[in-house]
Amino acid sequence: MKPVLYLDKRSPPVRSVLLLIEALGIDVEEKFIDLSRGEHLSENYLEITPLHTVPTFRDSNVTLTDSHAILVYLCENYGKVDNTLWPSHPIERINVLNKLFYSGTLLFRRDSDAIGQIIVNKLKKQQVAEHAIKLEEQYNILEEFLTSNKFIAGDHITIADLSIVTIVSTIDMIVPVTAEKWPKLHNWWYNHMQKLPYYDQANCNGLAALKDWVQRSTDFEVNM
Ligand SMILES: N[C@@H](CCC(=O)N[C@@H](CS)C(=O)NCC(=O)O)C(=O)O
Repeated sequence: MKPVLYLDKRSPPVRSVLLLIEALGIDVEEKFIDLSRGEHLSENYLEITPLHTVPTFRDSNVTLTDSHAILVYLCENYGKVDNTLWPSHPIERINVLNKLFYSGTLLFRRDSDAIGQIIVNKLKKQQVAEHAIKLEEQYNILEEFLTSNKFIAGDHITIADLSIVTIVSTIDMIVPVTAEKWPKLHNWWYNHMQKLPYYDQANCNGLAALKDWVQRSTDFEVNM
C-alpha cells in the first residue's frame, strides 16, 4: 500500500515534505485536508491526529504528525544509502537536526504567528508591519547561517534547506527578500533553491494559493 500524506499545499511544512517527495521520487497518496473549510477539525481527521495540523504522514506502521520527523523518516526509509540530503556523518547529521529544530520551533512560529493572525484576525497594514520586524530578525539570523555555510546546515543542500525555503518563500510575501539587505539569503534562495528541478512543482502552486488567501484577508499589499 502507498503511504498517505494528508495535506493542504498552502502550508509551508507540507510544501517542505512535497519538495523531498519530489527529490526522492516517492509515490504517495495525497489526501486534501482543506484548512480554509476547517476540515482539519473534523472528527475523522482528529482520529488520525489530535494535533489537527497538516502535514500528517501515514506509512505501514507509523503515523507522523510533524514535517521535520517526516523529512527524516522519508530519507531513512525511502532515500538512497548515500543520500546527502540527510548526511550519515554524525556531526553533519546533528547540524541538520539543529537547523530543523530552529525551523520548527522559531522560524515557523514567527511565520505562522504572522500569517495565522492576518487570516484569522484580518490584520490591517500597521499590525502586519509589527510582525514584519520579527520576520526581518529571522532573515538576519538566516543571513548569519549562510555566512558560515553555503547552505543552511553545511556546504551542500540538506533537508534543513527544504524545510526553511518553504517558510522563507512564505514570509517573502510580507518582507521581500532583497539582495541589498540579505545578499546571502537572496543568493541561496534565487540561485540555488529556486533552481532545484522540483522547486516550482512542489512549492509554487501551494504558495500562490496561500498568497491569494492572505491577500483576501488584509489591506496590506502582499508581495506576489
Ligand atoms: N510542527 C508542525 C506544524 C504544522 C502546522 O502547524 N501546520 C498548520 C498549517 S501551516 C496547521 O495545520 N494548522 C492548523 C491548526 O493548527 O489547527 C510541522 O512542521 O509539521
